[in-house]
Parts: sequence; C-alpha cells; structure tokens
Amino acid sequence: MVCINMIKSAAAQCHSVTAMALSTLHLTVLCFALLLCLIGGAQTEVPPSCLASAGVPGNPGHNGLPGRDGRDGKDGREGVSGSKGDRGDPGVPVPGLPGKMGPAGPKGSKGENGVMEIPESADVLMKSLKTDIQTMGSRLSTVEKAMGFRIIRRVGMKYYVTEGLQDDFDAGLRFCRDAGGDLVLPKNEEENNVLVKMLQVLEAPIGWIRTTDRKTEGIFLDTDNSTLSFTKWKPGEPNDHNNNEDCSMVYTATGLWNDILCDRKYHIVCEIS
Ligand code: MFU
Ligand code: CA
Ligand code: CA
Repeated sequence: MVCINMIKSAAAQCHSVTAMALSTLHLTVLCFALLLCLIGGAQTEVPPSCLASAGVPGNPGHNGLPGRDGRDGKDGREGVSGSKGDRGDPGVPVPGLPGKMGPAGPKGSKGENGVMEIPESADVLMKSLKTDIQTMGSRLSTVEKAMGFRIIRRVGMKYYVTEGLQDDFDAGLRFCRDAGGDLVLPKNEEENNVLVKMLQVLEAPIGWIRTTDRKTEGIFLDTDNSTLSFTKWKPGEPNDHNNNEDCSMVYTATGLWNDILCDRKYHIVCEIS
C-alpha cells in the first residue's frame, strides 16, 4: 500500500512538474522504488510516460512489533571448583554377606564310639529344676486343699483351716483326713497361738487337738503313735478325770491343753501341709 501511494504521488508530480528539471538523484530513487513495486507484484497504474520523474522521500514509518525470542545462546565456560564439603556422618556398620562355601576338605579318620552324655552343669540344672517342679506341685496341692475351707490361716509351711463345725474327736479326725489333712496338733507356740486365734474367730471356747492316751493310759501320743515334741498342758493335766479322759482339747481363753472325754463335741480345726 505504501508502495502504491508512493507511485501515485510520483505520477501526480509527473503532470505538474514534467517541465521541471529533475535532479538525477530524484529520478534514480523514484525508478528504483517503482521497480521494487513491480517485482512485489503490486497492481499499479503508473503512467508509462512518468517513469523518469522522482518524488520527495516520505516520512519514516512507525516502529514494528517486537520480534520473537531468540534461540538459547551457547553454554558458558566451566566455573571455578567449589570449596570442600563438611565431613559426612559416621556410617552404620553392616556385615557383608557370607562368601560362597569353599570346597569340601579331605574326609577325617573315624572317631571312637562316644557316650551319650549331658554336660555336668546341664545335668545338675535338670535335677534342680525337677526338684523345684516337684516342690511347687506339692505346694500347689496343699494350697488347693486349703482353699476348700471357709477360714484359712498360714502358719510356717502349714495351713490351719476350718469350716467351723463341731463334732466328737473321732468325727473330727475323719473330717480332716477326708479333706486331705489332719486334725490340728500345734507343734510350737506360734502354731498354738494361730489355733487359738481361729477358735476366737469361731467364738469357740474349746477346740480338739490330735493327741490321745488310748494306747497307753497316761502317755499322750500323736495319732500315728509318735511322741509329742511340744505340749502345753494346763497345770494338773492330763488328769484322766473319772478315769475316762483319753482325748485332748485346747482352751481358747488360755491356750492351755486338757485331757477330756472323746465323745464330747468341740470345734474342729484341721491342718494341711
Ligand atoms: C477338770 C478337767 C477335766 C474336766 C473337769 C470338768 O477336772 O481336768 O478334764 O474338764 O475339770 C477336775
Ligand atoms: Ca486317759
Ligand atoms: Ca482332764
């Protein structure tokens, strides 16, 4: 479009300034512009008679739009080496995998026939463990028997137990043996005191103890006929009152013992050990 306007302007000037003497420079510029327009395919109506006239150059056009971004430049030169880094944390030692198994060595000579034997220390340990297990089993059995009673007191390695029942001496013996124990027979002061306290709980003034002179009058023994290692007879007892007292009891009030008729009915306390 600029080109066409330029030629039109040149043509207009042709008619008015044909007679004017044009400088050689003007003529050259005009013809060059016209030639460029014709090469670009522009449709013009340039008069054939005006090819020689030249116009005045127009004003510069406006700035064009910014071009597209160029391509990336070449890589720069390699930089200077950085300073040495800090020492790393200590590594965690991890054992390596085992190596491959080596080739089999030569076959050894036949050894002597051995004896199947557990090392001394293991043998001693086994015996100790068996003893411990037997002891625990025995203690557990004792505790389980005692647990069948309403009132239970431990004294040393024994349990004194009672259901608070009253009966004659022989019924008392059976009752306690049926429960896996025996009618009580204190073997020391501590046991005698525990028996007294249990009778107090039962509010019983008297309780049976397991000793008689049925075998030999005047000689009080355990029911297995063994002699007594501990006694606590009330002064003057046993007296075999009316020549008819072969069984024994303890007074709750004093803890002292007395021989008495075997068919009396007193509180029964058993011992389990
Ligand atoms: C004492 C005791 C007897 C009985 C009697 C009533 O004899 O030794 O065992 O208890 O009293 C006098
Ligand atoms: Ca007697
Ligand atoms: Ca008596």
